Amino acid sequence: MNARNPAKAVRDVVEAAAEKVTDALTPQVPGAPGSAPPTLDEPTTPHAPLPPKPEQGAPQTRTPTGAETGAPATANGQQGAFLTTAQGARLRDTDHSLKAGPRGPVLLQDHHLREKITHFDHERIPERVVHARGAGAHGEFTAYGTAEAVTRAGFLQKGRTTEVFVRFSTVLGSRGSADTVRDTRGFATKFYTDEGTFDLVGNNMPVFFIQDAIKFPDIIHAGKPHPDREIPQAQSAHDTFWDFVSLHTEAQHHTMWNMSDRGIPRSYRTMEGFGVHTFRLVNAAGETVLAKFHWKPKLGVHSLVWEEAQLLSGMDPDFHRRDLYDAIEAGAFPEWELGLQIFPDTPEETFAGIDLLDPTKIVPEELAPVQPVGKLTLNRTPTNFFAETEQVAFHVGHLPPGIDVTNDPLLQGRLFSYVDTQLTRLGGPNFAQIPINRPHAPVNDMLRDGFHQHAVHAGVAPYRPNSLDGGNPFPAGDDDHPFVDVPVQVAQAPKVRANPASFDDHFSQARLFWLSMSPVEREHIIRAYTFELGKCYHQAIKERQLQCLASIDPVLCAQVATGLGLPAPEPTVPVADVAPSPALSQVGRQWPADGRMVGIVVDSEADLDSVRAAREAVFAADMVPLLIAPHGGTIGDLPAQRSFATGRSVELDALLLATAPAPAPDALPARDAKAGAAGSATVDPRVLLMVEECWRHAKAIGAWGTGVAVLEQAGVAGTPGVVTADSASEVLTAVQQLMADHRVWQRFPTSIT
Ligand code: HDE
Repeated sequence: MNARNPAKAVRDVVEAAAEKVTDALTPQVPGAPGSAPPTLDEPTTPHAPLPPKPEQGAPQTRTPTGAETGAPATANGQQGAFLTTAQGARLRDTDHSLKAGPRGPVLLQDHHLREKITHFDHERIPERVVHARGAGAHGEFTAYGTAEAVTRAGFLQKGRTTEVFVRFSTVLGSRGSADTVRDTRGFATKFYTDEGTFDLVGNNMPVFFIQDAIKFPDIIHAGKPHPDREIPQAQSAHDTFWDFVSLHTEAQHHTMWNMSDRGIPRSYRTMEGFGVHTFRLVNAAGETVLAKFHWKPKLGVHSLVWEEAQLLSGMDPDFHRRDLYDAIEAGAFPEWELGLQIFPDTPEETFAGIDLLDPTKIVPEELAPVQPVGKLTLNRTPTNFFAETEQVAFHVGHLPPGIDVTNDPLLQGRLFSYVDTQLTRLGGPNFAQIPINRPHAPVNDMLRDGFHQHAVHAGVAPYRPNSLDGGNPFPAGDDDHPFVDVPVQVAQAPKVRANPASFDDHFSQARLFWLSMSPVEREHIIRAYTFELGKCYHQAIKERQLQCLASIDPVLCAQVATGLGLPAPEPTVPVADVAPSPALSQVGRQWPADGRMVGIVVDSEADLDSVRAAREAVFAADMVPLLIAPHGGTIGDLPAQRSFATGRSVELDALLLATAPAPAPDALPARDAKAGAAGSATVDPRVLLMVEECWRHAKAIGAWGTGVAVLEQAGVAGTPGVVTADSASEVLTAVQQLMADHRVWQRFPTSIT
């Protein structure tokens, strides 16, 4: 090893390893693990740890009390070339326990054995009670300055850039559950502002199931698997969920969002985010407004179709996680604009007759436009999933000066819950000192001791007032950027367990959402209710939910009732007269297709020059080409990234056919029963399946050359969204235009109005 220059030693190893790898086989899509290609033989020359991959980020190396250290991010990781104990003593052997002779017994004195096993025994921590399954990424937020008039928050001042960490999640599933289940998604953002950390702990839906935090254990117990058999995992298609939401009807609006395409996002990158609650903003003059937070994705809001989501749960349960990390690694950085809906801070706390403290209600964007105030870019993946994504701890009470809470009873309960849950999950009260949670502002909190205390507090007087530590720490004066608890008037009222009367309207906004959907989106909603209720065992529960649907919309109710084979009931409350909000629909606009996956079917019979050109053109359009071939390795000089055995339509946004590949040897029904019988087809059955699925899932399909024959054999030639042309480039241009609409919905004319 180059002892005097460890960096050079690392580079030597990386370069030496690279030389041993044949270029053609090096994966050409993001996701390959390790920052250097592995060597065939086990490396034996000691050298320092390899650097992280270029796209990997890590928490800043702040001290537990927020001071900058200037140390590189790797200072928190493993050090040195040699294997050591946790105390740093170098070890010669970690493959054999210390024994009395080769045949044992093992000796109790073997500290290395006991340390290694003991630490391993305690590697797991409790998963989150909700939002257990998630994926996080680092990034930055840059403010436009457009919020300066309404809030004094420093990070929203024009041009300010603030580091962030975002964690996306599902709600119901366990940590190992699939990404693409039908569920709400968490969208939690930690802004490391220099005035203290701001956590915007939101969801991809703007409303919540319940109006009062005291009902949270109820809705979650109902949504989690049945407690007797622990079935089903990560979904709401079961009796206890529908039992609760049909009885506790304030859940109906959120349930409608879950049954819509919003419940099955295409990608985290194509989700909106919402702070849900109304917050109170205060500016430098002490003036206040009420506000709701929105995240608007640059790529638009897109969803999977249900069959695709179900197939993905098996084919690639990590679909969303992989998509997020691959996009960042490929340089297609996900972006959102942060926006505010702003309302006057009146004593009634209502806007256009909508109670702003009711978290089951939205304010349509047509009534209060979302005003952009800054841009979020996610540009680094975690270096260590556990240290960052698992240990990050959000809290709705982490607020900077200029942002305050309202009396929304859901928000008030959350203010208690988030610290409480971390005490168990992260093992004590000092979780703010874990690297990913360390503030980027000086901390002088007088909190002391406790499990896992990392700070070495000086002084003798962690109390106020004191004179022994010279009076430190001091309360901030008005000019020192203190947090301001806005002195809002509290109503003179009796102490009661009750809601305001305005909270009693449970159906009008569910109807508003339904009326705002396009026909194809309505059809999806009908199918989702029919699927989920169809999975319930008990008829009484289905009937009760149909009763709720009757009070939302008679067409919706009748269609779901038909699917369930039950009569459609009459509404119990008059169907509300509400105006739709077109902004809620996901279809009818065009969006950039950056980062989308374009599959190209190729074999050695294909015109490889045209394939090469198509591949380059896909890259040039900021999308990702995925070559799918009869076998792994290469086709000519092109890398086969998927074989017919490992590829499946569901990871693609569009499919191009450059050839009509004959059934490959492993397609024989006897050897690949799942592929279906090849029968008399002259095209590999898995390619036909790919075409068939892409068509059913409304994806653009294109073919040139001999590839056109596949369309004929699959019976889709000449149908909407299926294009052929003489050259690959003409096909790609047409496919790209189709992709801007997200999907080829005209394949499925619907009679739902
Ligand atoms: Fe949460 N929620 N929540 N929640 N929540 C948690 O905190 C809770 C609610 C949300 O990626 C827990 O650290 C209560 C609404 C996200 O780490 C817990 C109530 C919204 C995440 C908790 C709510 C959310 C959580 C579990 C009813 C959208 C994941 C682990 C009053 C605005 C954050 C943890 C992450 C996590 C409690 C309702 C969003 C148990 C009591 C409404 C995105 O503290």
